[in-house]
Amino acid sequence: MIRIVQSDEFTLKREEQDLHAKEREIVIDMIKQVRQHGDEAVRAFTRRFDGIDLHDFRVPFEQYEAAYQQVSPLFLEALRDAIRNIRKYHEGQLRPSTLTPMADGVLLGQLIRPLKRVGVYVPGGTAAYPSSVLMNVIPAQVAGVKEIVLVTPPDREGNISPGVLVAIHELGVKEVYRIGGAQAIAALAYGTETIRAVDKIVGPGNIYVALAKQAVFGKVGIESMAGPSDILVIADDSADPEYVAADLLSQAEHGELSQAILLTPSRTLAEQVAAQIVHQVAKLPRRAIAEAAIRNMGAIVVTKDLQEAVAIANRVAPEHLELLVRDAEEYISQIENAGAIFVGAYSSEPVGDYFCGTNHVLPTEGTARFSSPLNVDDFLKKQSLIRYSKEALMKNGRKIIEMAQVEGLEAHANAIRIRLEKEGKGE
Ligand code: HSO
Ligand code: ZN
Repeated sequence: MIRIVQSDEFTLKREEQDLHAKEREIVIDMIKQVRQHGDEAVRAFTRRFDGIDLHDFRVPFEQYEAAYQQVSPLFLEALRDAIRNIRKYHEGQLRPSTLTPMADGVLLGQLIRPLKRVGVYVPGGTAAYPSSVLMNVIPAQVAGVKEIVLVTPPDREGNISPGVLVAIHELGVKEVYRIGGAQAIAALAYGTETIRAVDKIVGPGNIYVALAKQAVFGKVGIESMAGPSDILVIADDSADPEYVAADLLSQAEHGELSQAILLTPSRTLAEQVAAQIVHQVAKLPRRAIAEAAIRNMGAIVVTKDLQEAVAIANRVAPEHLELLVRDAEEYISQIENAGAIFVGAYSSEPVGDYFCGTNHVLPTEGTARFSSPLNVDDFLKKQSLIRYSKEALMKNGRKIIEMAQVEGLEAHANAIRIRLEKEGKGE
């Protein structure tokens, strides 16, 4: 089912660059409707796409109570532990503002402030993941964002998935609206009668949500766009083929476009993993999805050695990279491009998806070359602070005037000149 190729035959399959022109047009029109008609338009789209007429977008209190009845005690314990781990890890990302004293009594600063109001989108349906609630909300909370607004589409009865509701409640997010799709993104970006506009929108969604986020970018901030999840495993003959196959399948089950790649210098391991995949996939509830992903996007690449595997991995720039090799630590510094690096046999990828504390919102589709996991900085902004002194201005004023004049900006020059003159330093 999975192709096994030699390294020199391996070419990476990326999703065809479909421009989604039709969907984009639909989304832009929907945003226009919401800007013009506010709640009424959101209500109409919710009726059309989610099949429910909602008078109140807010989640009724009884739904939270019912949700707690429906989840298991172990889930609740796991969620609380995960929250603690994720919070602790992200707290480590906080940095203080800086004040740098320069010559002549000048003080320059970089002030760090949280965004005021952030919208978090949580998908509905089969992608309603409580873990995504944690991964998007906690860094915002740690950054100090005061107002977090969460939107998520309801089912036909107006209900939200219990796991998601429990996660929301455990985090203390109070402003929650049962709306989804492009209409929710438009409402967050432009505001309606009942929903105040936010400063930034984060969170995964389907193609309509992704295009809507792209369309409102500029009015609000967005985090990088999430593509299909992917994993790349580098393994040698010390790796357990059952583990390797299981980890590849764990991402393959996300969607038919999810990419799962194994790079190994061991032909034997390659064949064992291929057999294990066939064996394990047969038992999965999401077998059809995982099989399609493995068949279309998956590959086992037999490399000349581990060095070649590392070189290919850096070219692929995977979202998740697992090192299942002897002395795995020694390879970490060579992995330049990967969203998250999982080291050794017990760092299976779902450990990061759910629990250990790192963020599971990671750069996909090779964007790990230039972007980072979602982190506290995504919810902070910086301000420059300038306190220039009289002494410094008298000393450097002429140079500033000269630069302004080279740019032909006489009013700029004047703003400085006027001060020099008052101190008798003009000429
Ligand atoms: N692997 C996904 C995140 C996720 N997995 C959520 C399970 N639930 C993207 O990193
Ligand atoms: Zn996952």
